[in-house]
Amino acid sequence: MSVLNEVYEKVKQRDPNQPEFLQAVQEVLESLEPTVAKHPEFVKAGIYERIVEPDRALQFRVPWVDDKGNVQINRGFRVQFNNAIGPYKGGLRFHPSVNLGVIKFLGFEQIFKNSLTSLPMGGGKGGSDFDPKGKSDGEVMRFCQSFMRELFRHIGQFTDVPAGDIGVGGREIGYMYGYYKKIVNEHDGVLTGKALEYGGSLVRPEATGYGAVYFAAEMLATRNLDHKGKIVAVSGAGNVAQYTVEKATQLGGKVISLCDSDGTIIDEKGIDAEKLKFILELKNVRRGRIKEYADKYGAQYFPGKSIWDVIKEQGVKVDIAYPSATQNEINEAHAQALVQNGCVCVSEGANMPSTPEAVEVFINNKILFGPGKAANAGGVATSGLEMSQNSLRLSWTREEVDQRLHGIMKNIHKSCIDASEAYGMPGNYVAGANIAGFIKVAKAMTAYGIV
Ligand code: NDP
Ligand code: 2IT
Repeated sequence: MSVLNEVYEKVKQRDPNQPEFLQAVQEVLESLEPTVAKHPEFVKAGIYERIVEPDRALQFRVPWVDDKGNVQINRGFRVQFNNAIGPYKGGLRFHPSVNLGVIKFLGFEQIFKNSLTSLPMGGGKGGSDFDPKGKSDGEVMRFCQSFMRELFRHIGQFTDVPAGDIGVGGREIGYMYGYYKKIVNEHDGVLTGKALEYGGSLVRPEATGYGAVYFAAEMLATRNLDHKGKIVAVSGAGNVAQYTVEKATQLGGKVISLCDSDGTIIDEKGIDAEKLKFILELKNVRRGRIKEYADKYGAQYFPGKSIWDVIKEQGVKVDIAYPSATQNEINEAHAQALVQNGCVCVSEGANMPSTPEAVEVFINNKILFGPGKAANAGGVATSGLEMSQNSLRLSWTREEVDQRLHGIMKNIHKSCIDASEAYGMPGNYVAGANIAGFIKVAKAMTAYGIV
């Protein structure tokens, strides 16, 4: 049995009830097989065994009082996975599906993603099973304050720097940072995704979506293709989806879909800048449902269906796909439908949105497939740029941040290509991203000895 199989079997034995974490570990370890022969020093130092075990996993009670005066209890998590190359860095997710296994999968992915950005950031992730949907601003604020009342003692600008993820946007970051600042009495920028007035960076809200499109543009260019005139499918309707629509449209694509957990809209005329403005107001201010878009613009609405279901069932033609909602949204049958309907490129805005079977379909069919840890790294990269600006006590212009983001996405693309070639799997972005992200962290861990 190969060393890596043994490592995987041990993780499976230890954490049989963490399917998402096991899925993420299996995918990475499979890609790392060619590194074993080239780097016997990693085997000797137990790097593979060590990298799948978080440095620290915290779980805590989050009590808060709802608008009716009832006491509510949620669970909070922060998994500090690996700080070999920089302070722990990664988002906070508030969603009812959150549990330790989900946070571990996200924290594990974050190690390699952050390494790919070339910025000095380790991997971590946190969150809660709190559901912000349907809660008043007051309830969200009281929850965020209670969450931070415990989290504050575990984070710091040189220790661990959280940010947003599903269910955590500008409003939640404001409540958490405001409370952190009050109890610690330091304005040290410990969260990223802050508003501009108190230390945020221009382009951070746009960064994940823009980055996913920049990454796709690099992949397309390897086949002399671009976004012009292409039909683009985007899933989700949140932060990542919104700015993917904006950038893909700016580059000449026609975006025809969005979805939320209630259903999917298909707008064959395309979601232009004016319609996107409506979505931003609908989702970020009024916090309404995507169905309203269909009512307003006469688009088709498919209740209870994901965009991938609709593409499969209705035979919708798609050239480029940006899954930007959540993990495992694209299964094998969805992937086959995408291939049959003409899709040439998939750039993952979400974390692990494609199941392993779906990824296999994409790779076997030579689809340009950008895995999340490469394609969506623009968000955390721009968080890194927010940290740089906070340290400098300076703010860069929109053009400067966007230019740096664009450069970082181009570099990540090149790192993936170079690693996939060096390790004998040319054009395989999954292997390239995993190997390139891993090598830097593994070298740092080796340098430290056994710690
Ligand atoms: P948001 O909360 O802003 O939006 C999430 C969107 O996806 C919503 O439209 C939501 O619908 C939908 N969605 C979420 N969970 C589910 C589910 N279980 N079933 C169906 N629909 C769902 O989150 P983000 O846009 O920030 O995050 C989207 C993805 O991108 C996540 O995988 C995240 O980890 C990843 N990501 C985010 C980054 C960031 O900077 N924000 C950076 C890198 C990756 P509804 O409102 O109905 O729940
Ligand atoms: O998954 C991710 O990379 C994020 N949610 C962003 C993390 C960050 O620290 O900006």
